[in-house]
This record gives sequence, structure tokens and C-alpha cells, in this order.
Amino acid sequence: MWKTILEGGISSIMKRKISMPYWCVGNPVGDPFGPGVLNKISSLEVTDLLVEARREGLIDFTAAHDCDLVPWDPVNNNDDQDESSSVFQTLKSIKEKLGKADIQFKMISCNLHADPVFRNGGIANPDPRIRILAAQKVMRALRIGHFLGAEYFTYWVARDGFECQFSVPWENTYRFLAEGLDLVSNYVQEENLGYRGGTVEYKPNEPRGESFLPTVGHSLALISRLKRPDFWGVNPEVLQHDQMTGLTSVGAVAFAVAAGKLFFIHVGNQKPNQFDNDNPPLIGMDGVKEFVSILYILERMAWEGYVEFDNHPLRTDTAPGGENRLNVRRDYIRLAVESYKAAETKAEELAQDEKIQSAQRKIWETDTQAEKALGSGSLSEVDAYRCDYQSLVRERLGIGELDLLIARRLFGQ
Ligand code: XLS
Ligand code: MG
Repeated sequence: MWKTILEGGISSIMKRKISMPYWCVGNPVGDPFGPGVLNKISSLEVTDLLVEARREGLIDFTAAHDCDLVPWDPVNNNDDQDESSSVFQTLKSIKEKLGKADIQFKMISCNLHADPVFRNGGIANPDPRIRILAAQKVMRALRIGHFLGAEYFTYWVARDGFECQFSVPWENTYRFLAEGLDLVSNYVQEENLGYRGGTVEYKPNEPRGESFLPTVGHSLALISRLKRPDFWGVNPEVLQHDQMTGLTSVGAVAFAVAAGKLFFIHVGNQKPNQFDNDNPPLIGMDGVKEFVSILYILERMAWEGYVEFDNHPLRTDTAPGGENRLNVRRDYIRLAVESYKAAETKAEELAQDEKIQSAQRKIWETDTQAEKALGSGSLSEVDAYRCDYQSLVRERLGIGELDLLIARRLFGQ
């Protein structure tokens, strides 16, 4: 894939569409050691902020968990279908406001992490009665998403995980996960809900000590065993979810694109090996080079997806008080989008930079004969090819030179 694109040059530079979800804008920015520092706002107020951001050309799409929009009452799980319910009325107003502002509602996710009944998991909870509750809530979320025009349903692994090894029915756990995800595609098909697909959002830990789907590899392997593998893809959260455990998001997104399974990405910033930082792109301790390189790679691999923010204001950048509740969030939306765009612009520049391309060609220097032999599948051609070992072993690749060039470009030199 790399080679084909390199040969063709990088012609189409595109600005990716941006989705700003409800939970990012509404986040009161609490942490385990202190409550939220922003006063709460309602889903209609979040909608109004999104409408403003759209008017200013900052965003294109949005997304939400069911509970970001309307509350959930487990004994009244079908309230979304009752036109006289306050849930229906709220959804209707949200739909009208988004429609008028031309904001596409892209993705719905089912919140299976906040309600205490799901404290030991959602779709993979060992208790079948709780898995039923999760399934009912998922179906309601799918209906809500459909009502708002969602294209994707996202399953974030959330509380499907463990702290204590002996508490997990391991012989059944992955079947529970598969049943939960199969129920999504079944419901979408039976009710003709028109989703383009579902995504698995893996995460190594947090809120659980360990999660059942910690990596892109786990997710794609699980997807390959579902009833509708074609329906499912992944939405890695870069840089956070891979880099929380010291893996790299760079390989994760490249692998997902190569597999045709990268439906969209969540973006933010992360210092490796820490708790889920969820800082806006480029903001914080680390991650500039990693993030720019991911956007660069997606450009080179001609990936056509969109980016969805999954981050929140720095807690230190907020201020409590009713008078600040909208302005701080307004500032956050602008800052997050501008940070992202700064990285995107740099990635595009790098993708067009001829010096970089020629340094890369030196490293990837190719030999048509050898390439052909490997690609032919013919073992005798491979066997017959004669390598010039002495020159290959002495070759200087210039990888450090390339990286110095990249560093200079990042510093604007
Ligand atoms: C949490 C996740 C979550 C999902 C949506 O870490 O990123 O917010 O994106 O359920
Ligand atoms: Mg996310």
C-alpha cells in the first residue's frame, strides 16, 4: 500500500471532517480526586454550543452516548418510543436544532459505564440478567441513534473487564462479548435501522483494572468471529488508548487501515504509560510527533474517514460558576479544533515535502525484480533471485537523517 501511494505521489490533500461529541462539550472535568470544576449543562445547551461551533465553521458532525442526551429509566426502557414522554420531546428538539444547523449526528454509543448496575460489566457481565438489561439499553440506544440519523454504533469496552482474575468466568467471557455485539447487528438488520456499521473501541484499562479488549488486535480478532464481520470495524482512540500502556497508536491505526477496518478515529493527547489523559490534541506533556505522524500516515494511506474528538478541557483551564459554564466550553471547542488543525496542516506539509519523500525512497529503495519475485508467489523465483549481500550489508539507510529533517520541519525550519 505504501509503495503504490509513493509511486503515484500524494495528490489529494484533504481536510478531514470533524465530529465534536456531546460528552466532550458537556464534561464537567472531574477526576478521581475531585468533583467537576464546571457547572453541569443540559443536552439542549450542549446542542446550542454545537450549533454555534458549526456556524463558525469549526465542526461538521456530532456523536453521543444515549445518556448524554436523555436519562435512562430501566423500568421504562421504551420511553423513547412514547411521543408524550419528556425523553421523546428532548430528542425531538435536539434533532430539530441539529437539522437546522446542518450538523450530522454520526455516532451513538450506549453508556454501560455510569449506572451502578453495570459496575461489573455490561454486555460481558457474568450475570445474564444484567446482560439482558445491557442488551435492552443497547437496543434503546440504537433506536435513539436511528432517530437522530446515526451512521455508526460504537461499543466502547468500558466496564467489561476485571481486577480479580478468579472472579471472571473466562470460559464464557468472549462468548458473552460476541453475543452482545451480534445482538447489535441483528437488531439493526431486523428493525432496518440503516446503520453503516458498528465500531469496537478498545482500551487497555480504566475504569477497570484490565479490560477484555485491550488492543486493536484483540478487537479485530473478535470481529472476525462475529456473525457479521463486515458490519464491524474499530475506532482507535489516538493517542490515548494505545499509549496508556506504552503501545503505539501509529501501528494501531496503520494496521486498522490496512485491514479496511478503520471507520473513524477518536483524537486527543496522551503521555505514555499514564491514566487516560484525554487532553486536546497536542496539548500536554508529550505526543506532538506521534500525533502528526498518525495524520501523515492516514494521508499517505489515502484513508477517507473522519476524526471525532474524545478529550476535554484541561482541568486547570476551567473555572467553576454559572457564568463560566458556557464560555469555558466555547473556548475548549475552539482550542481543541485549532490544535487538531495545526497538526493536520503540518501533516499535510510533510506529506508533500519532496526532501522527505526522497529520504524515504532511499530507505525503501526498491528492486523491481526482487519485488516481483516476492509478489509472484513463485517459490522458485524467490529461490533463483541472487542478492548482492556485500552491498546490502554495507548500505547506509539514513533513518536518523530523515528524522532530523522531520524534527526541523516540526520546528518550522
Ligand atoms: C473512554 C472512551 C469513551 C468512548 C465512548 O475512554 O473514549 O468516551 O469513546 O463510549
Ligand atoms: Mg473514545
